Amino acid sequence: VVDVVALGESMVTFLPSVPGRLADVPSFDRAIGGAESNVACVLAAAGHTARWVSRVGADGFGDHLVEAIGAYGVDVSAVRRDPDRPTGVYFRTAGDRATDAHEVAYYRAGSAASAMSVRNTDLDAIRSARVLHLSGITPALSADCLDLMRELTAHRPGRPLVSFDVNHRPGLWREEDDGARVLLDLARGADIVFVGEDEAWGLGGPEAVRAALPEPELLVVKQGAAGATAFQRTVGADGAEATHVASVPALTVDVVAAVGAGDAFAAGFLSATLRGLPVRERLRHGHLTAAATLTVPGDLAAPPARDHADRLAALDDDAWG
Ligand code: KDG
Repeated sequence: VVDVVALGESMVTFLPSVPGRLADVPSFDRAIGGAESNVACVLAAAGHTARWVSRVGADGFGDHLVEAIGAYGVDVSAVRRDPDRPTGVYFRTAGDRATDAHEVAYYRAGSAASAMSVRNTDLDAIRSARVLHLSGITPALSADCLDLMRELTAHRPGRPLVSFDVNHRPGLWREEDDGARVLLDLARGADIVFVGEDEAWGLGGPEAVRAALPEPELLVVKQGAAGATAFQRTVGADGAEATHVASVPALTVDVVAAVGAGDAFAAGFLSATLRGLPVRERLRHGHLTAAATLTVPGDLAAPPARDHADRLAALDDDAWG
């Protein structure tokens, strides 16, 4: 049994050589991107067994993704090659340090990954995991991808713990698709949900998000630089339900690039979940892993060493306040 399976589209990412408008950047450096494979890479780097399930084109960019993600120690044996569709790519600008406003140009419509479906995905490679990590990017890619997400978030006996990062990308949804409602429905089927408080539902405030989404056993509302709040539903021996709330402030770091920090947070939280740590420490591991990514230009950074992160996560509340 593999610890984590992450399913989703990855793309070759082009990072600008200089800051500025996309229209003015003269050259780009190649990197890899993809919210779900980022989570798999960080978890593999943290010592877990991780598998990435996806489709890429039968092209050089597909080769690069499979090789680069495999080099993190992620199992890529369930990634399918599509001879008829290309690997998606995207370009982005460096963004403003203070606001993180940056431009993104996706070239992924009709990509190999957008053809993922219930029929062509190795569901056995997914169901044999302890944790299945998904995101709200996949249902925006195509009707087949949305059906696949509905299948994977449906409650079935013996399914893995389903983790869902809402990752609302407004640019990927058509208005008539009502992306926010689709994401809310999918989130209802998950066991662990990560969502930014300003993302998708515009509800403002963790309690309002929880009120709209009471189903998941664990809801983690990310509040940017302010921190994150987790709502955990428990059932006592007498059958009575209770909700435990834990809030942990984020670390104050000098942000180089925010892209990928949400994935790193999810990876840190899931790593601590796999190790059976209490929710407050899971949040702290999320913040510590996110801090490592916030302080590098790319989407991916090596997570802090486990014993080091355990010592920092165990510091008392004053140190984290
Ligand atoms: O999550 C950080 C990036 O890698 C990610 O945003 C790229 O998967 C991506 C997407 O679809 O936006």
